[in-house]
Amino acid sequence: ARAGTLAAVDLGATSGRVILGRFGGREGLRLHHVARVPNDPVRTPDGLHWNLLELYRQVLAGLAAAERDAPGEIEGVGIDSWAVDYGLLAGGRLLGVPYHYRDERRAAGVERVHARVDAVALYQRNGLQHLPFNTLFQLATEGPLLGLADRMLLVPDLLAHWLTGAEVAERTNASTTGLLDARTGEWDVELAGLLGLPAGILPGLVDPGTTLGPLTGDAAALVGRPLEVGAVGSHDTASAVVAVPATDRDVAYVSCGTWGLVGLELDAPVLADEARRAGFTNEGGVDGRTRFLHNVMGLWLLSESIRTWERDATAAQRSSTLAQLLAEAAHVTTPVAVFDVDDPRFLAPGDMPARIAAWCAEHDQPVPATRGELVRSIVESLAQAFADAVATAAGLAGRRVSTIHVVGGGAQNTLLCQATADRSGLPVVAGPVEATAIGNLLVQARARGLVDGGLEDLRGIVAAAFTPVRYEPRHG
Ligand code: LFR
Repeated sequence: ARAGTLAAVDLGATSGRVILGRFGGREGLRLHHVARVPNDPVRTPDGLHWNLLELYRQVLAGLAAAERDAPGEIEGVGIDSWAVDYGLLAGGRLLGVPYHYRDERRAAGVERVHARVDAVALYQRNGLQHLPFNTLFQLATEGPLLGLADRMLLVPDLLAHWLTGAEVAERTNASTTGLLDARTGEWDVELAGLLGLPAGILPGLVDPGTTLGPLTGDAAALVGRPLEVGAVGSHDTASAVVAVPATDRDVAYVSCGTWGLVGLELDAPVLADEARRAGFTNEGGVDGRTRFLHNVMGLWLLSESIRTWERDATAAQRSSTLAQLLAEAAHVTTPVAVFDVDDPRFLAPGDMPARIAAWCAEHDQPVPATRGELVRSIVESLAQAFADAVATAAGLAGRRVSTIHVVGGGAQNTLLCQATADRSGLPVVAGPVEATAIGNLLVQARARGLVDGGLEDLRGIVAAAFTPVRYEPRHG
């Protein structure tokens, strides 16, 4: 191990960040937050889009700020983001404004795909939980653009392409497209053919740790130095799982942000049809591991409720913060509804409190009467979904689970962590909050010889550098 500084660009669906990681010293790894990257989607008449140019501008500004904070020190940059979304290119030009996976119209691709390859056969090939926005379904809605495109690049790969010129598909994120063979980790060219998708748009695959190249041209000039970009687990969840501070294998994880990704790390995919019916995915992890997990709706339910209230509020009312809402929720003593957080009605943007109230009314459950009750109901329902997913994962994989690790923003939510412990009957170990950025940094650090070893060694570094909070299950 040696000392050194790396930068992580970590883009979530609600906001992103640029973080410097300093390796070496007594703690082993210290983080330094450089910039927050706002990520506000834009709706145009043809649908909901990512503002990708603005994101790119913010990434450049964030890297420039990082270079000012640590002049000449940064040895490399890694980029991760949410999964599945992409841009199509022709002759290096972006074709259209990339869509947001929450755009309702993208789901029209599901029927078109299933008409050619049914859900059972699809799962045998790609091992993915059915989510209507998986890349292969979205591609089926592209129409004439697909005939023009010569490249498809997933969001982190597209940003890396703009920064360096490299044209690759990083493997962990590629595993979320539905076009990767779950057994081999290679593009399933035959599947693309069956679906009428031009396999030529799929770039060559690279593993996390691969060097992509230095910033070129304007990017290098704006940042101040031609920093070198390297592939990491560019699917944010893959990076988060790297930073789960567990040295034993009998643990489950919840990577809790916009989504709650709940499951186990396995050595090989579980492709039994039972796993498909239970809604479990086999995504590709760093070092060839399998991320066997279920997508739970996540803190989106909360953030979208807050967005609804803020939209409707007067300026004076707009002050109630997440912390206040959670404090109100903690004081609720009446029983609250435990609703099915995974109901697809909650996927799209819009009035979340009304949708939750409608679900409760339809299912003869108490309709939340106050904001505190609604937030409490969301928290309890998420905790129940987390507990259920852990139990199902353990059953399907034939594994024993003794601890649940919660990483990501949700690790700060004490109400949620305690409820997850209570409802699962298992201790919850919460933190680190910045697991995704840490996983991004660790994979770069290993590729550059700042640290070494397997994932268990990397996790040992996290466990030593960041102190988690432990929640014991309360009974009764
Ligand atoms: C989490 C995440 C999930 C993925 C969803 C959509 O940020 O990457 O893993 O299913 O976003 O891309």
